[in-house]
Amino acid sequence: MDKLIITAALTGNITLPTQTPYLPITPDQIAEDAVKCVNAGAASIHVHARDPKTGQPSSDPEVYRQIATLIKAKTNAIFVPTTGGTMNMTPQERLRLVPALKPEMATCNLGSINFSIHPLVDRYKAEDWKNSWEKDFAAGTKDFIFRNTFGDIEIFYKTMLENNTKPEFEAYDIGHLYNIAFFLRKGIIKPPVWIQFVTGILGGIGSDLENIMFMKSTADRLIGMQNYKFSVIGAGYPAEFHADCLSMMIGGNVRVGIEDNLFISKGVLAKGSWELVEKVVRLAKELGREIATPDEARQILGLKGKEQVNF
Ligand code: KMH
Ligand code: ZN
Repeated sequence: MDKLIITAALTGNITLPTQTPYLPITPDQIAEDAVKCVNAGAASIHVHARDPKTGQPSSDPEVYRQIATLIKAKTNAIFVPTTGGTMNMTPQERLRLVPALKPEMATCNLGSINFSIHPLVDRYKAEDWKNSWEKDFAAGTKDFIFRNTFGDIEIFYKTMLENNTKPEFEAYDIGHLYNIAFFLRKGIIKPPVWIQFVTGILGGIGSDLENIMFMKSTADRLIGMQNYKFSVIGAGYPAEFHADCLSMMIGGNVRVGIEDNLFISKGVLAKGSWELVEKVVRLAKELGREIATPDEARQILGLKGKEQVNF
């Protein structure tokens, strides 16, 4: 098995400040958490920008640039911005950071799905919400369709190719593996590909271990083991750690972080994504997987290197 690539997903687009006081929002906070995650064993840092003043998701390439520059100055990590964005962002707005920053890698979502956090609306009392926008944002996701049409995927992929940015393909359901298999068959997307199995989102496939095995066996069959590598998310607690253990046992990689899971143990909030990285490193040691450094991860993934980016 290859060495284990650990991705830390620090902020995300659906974790709300009301849910945890440990959500990094400003570029400085995000970079500070990135440093701790890399010191703990993360090779790659997945980033969503927020408006530093309001805490709302932002697609402003200049905010991404600030974050990317800080992370590059302080760590050797692979900077992996989202192109998933959030509600109210057009696909063009989501994608514009790629030509602006030319990162080594960026996410490329493989299909349209419902993507919802609306059940949070009933979890908090009116006085509990930290910011006025949060409740409406959560409620609005009830009717949100996370748009990634075949046309969108093709444009996102081609834009990444033009900028020598390797896509991290996000598969939220089995059908998404058929979507990427279609593009590979047509020769539009070229192997080898790097796929994130995003289980546990309300609107996508659940994190049941059978599902993760099903995603792997489907990808093996449709794409071919030699043509792809994968990582697993397992959103939520304890799903994240169960999914990670399975992934580590079957040769996959892992992603942890407050974007996907708030808890270090039952009912105990993680004080930052680095605590989640530390835990997955402990599990990896028990399971006999060695951890990849950022440069080893670059080699495994075939990235252009951090000197070739535009930040
Ligand atoms: N937000 C995650 C559920 C992306 O950012 O483009 C999936 C993700 C994809 O991280
Ligand atoms: Zn993300």
